[in-house]
Amino acid sequence: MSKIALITGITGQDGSYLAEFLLKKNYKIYGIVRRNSTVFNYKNIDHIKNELNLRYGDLTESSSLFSVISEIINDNKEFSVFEIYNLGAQSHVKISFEIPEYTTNVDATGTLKLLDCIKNLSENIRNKIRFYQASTSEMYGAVLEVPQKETTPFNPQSPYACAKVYSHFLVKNYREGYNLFACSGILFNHESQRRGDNFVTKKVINYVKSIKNKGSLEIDNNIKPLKMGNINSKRDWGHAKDYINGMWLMLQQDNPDDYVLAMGQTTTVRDFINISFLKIGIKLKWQGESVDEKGYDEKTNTVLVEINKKYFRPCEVELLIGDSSKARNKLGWKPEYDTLDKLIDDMLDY
Ligand code: NAP
Ligand code: G4F
Repeated sequence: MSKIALITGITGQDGSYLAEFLLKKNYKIYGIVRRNSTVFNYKNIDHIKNELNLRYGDLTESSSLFSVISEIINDNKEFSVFEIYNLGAQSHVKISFEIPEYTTNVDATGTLKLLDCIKNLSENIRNKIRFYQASTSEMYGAVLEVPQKETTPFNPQSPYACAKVYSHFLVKNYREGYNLFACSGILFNHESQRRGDNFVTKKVINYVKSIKNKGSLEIDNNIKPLKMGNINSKRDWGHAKDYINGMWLMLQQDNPDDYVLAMGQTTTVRDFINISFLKIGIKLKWQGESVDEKGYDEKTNTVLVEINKKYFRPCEVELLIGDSSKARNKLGWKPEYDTLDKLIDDMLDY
């Protein structure tokens, strides 16, 4: 009897690690991919794509979701379990202010489309389906409790977070109303070498690596500084590989439930930048206020970091720090990358 998984968002950071993880556990894996007009967007899964069953689809298109799920059920008559991981999303918070309607169509209504498709299957099939929803610490927004746990009320601060709150409650509603095995993982920020280039950690790491490749700063006066937004916000950063394991564990339990995954340590963006530069032997000194603040190489006085208002958000999430005791106690979840230092080392070594 085979184990099957369908991953939306398989080309992304989490989806690609999850696919690797499930292949090692002998799952037959299906993934939904989107058409791209110029290139195959398979960078993260290129090394395993021959072992995957990729289908074109989109979370904004119910018929594509229905076709893929029907095909999987028809082609795998004897499956023992069918796990559906809904990781697909317009996942960039800042961009969600620019394309709020699209973000809602994918991150909120997309989840509804998928859950409804499962709800309408026959009972004997539905009973073998387990559903994972990628909820997020962004739902806590302007936080109402520190640290944040499963019972902390949500106070979302972006179209992205509002859409994710909708999906989070919809999962609970379908679990209670239709008895679906559906879980939400409330994941705090997790990063890796596969993080998209326009998220803060990867942007900083890419810049630091480019400076390292230049060699000595003294002989280069043409360095363009790294342009940053709000460097005072705090995030609870972990490694994506550890968080994948947590998602899977949630679906292996006797009963569906929601869990926070977090490291329980919070760091400012500023300190993430400081630590990353120190890794290549550069100590930054900060001078100036607000948008005029700059980060200088202490030795050569070269400006390496500047603030640019264009990266500010209409509403900011200032502080995130999670309490993942429930996942640690009930799931036995224990991250291997247990310090920010290990995460940064891994990202720098790409
Ligand atoms: P990511 O790297 O941005 O990947 C997003 C994935 O969703 C990509 O495969 C993307 O496909 C796909 N996608 C985008 N729009 C879609 C659509 N309309 N239909 C189908 N697929 C679509 O995100 P991630 O960091 O792996 O995060 C995975 C999930 O966890 C997301 O739902 C995110 O919101 C959530 N989350 C992430 C974090 C974090 O810190 N990473 C924390 C909490 C929750 P393309 O490659 O074609 O763009
Ligand atoms: O890396 P970020 O863009 O991640 P953010 O907004 O925390 O969202 C990520 O984590 C969420 C989980 O909490 C996920 F749900 C979501 O999908 C995504 O993966 O920004 C982190 C912080 C923010 O406070 C931002 O304002 O860094 C600040 N920041 C400062 N300068 C910047 C920049 N963020 C980006 N992306 N680019 C900057 O230049």
